[in-house]
Amino acid sequence: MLEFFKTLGHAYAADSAAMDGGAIVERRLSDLRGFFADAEAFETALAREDSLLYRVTAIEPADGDGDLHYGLGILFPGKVGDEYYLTKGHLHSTREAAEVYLGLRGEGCLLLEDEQTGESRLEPLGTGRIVYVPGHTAHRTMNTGTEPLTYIGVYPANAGHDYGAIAERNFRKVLVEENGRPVLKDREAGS
Ligand code: PAN
Ligand code: ZN
Repeated sequence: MLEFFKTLGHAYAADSAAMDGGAIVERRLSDLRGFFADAEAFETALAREDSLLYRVTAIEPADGDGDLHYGLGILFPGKVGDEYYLTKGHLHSTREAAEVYLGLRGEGCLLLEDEQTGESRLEPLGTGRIVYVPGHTAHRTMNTGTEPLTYIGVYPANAGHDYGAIAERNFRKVLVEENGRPVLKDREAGS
């Protein structure tokens, strides 16, 4: 049961994704070893600097049936080799749990992959975009612009985050820059 004296409203800044409350998770380049296709480019970038790739501030007001959680994300611009900075990506532990992403600022995409069919979809995410992520769908955010990409993701309180499958076999597709534009390609074997 949600206690009424709890804070129900939060102020946030759309450009910096700063929010007055919530649990903060930060992911640096070193947290994403094995997630980028070009392992050599990854090690070169890491040797230069263990850059902050993204930060998520999560608000979890209550955990009952029908409750919602949400996270405010900021994904910084950059690339490892030709591949745009990305989030780890996950399935929800409760596979049928869907999610709504609201793009606040910046330019980027959500890569969606149906767990059952393996089919991929790339949906633009950024200023003025909303994306519905159905259940049973792995999802990963990528920043294709030059400014931070900020967004909010709203999901059922019982969704849970399952990183295992993606950490093991990764997404089937990679989003790389070619001639200054994002191009979705098949992941090559071994990358
Ligand atoms: C988002 C993600 C956020 C960070 O709030 O958690 O984009 O990505 P990873 O969790 O894959 O590192 C969400 O989808 N929550 O369910
Ligand atoms: Zn999610």
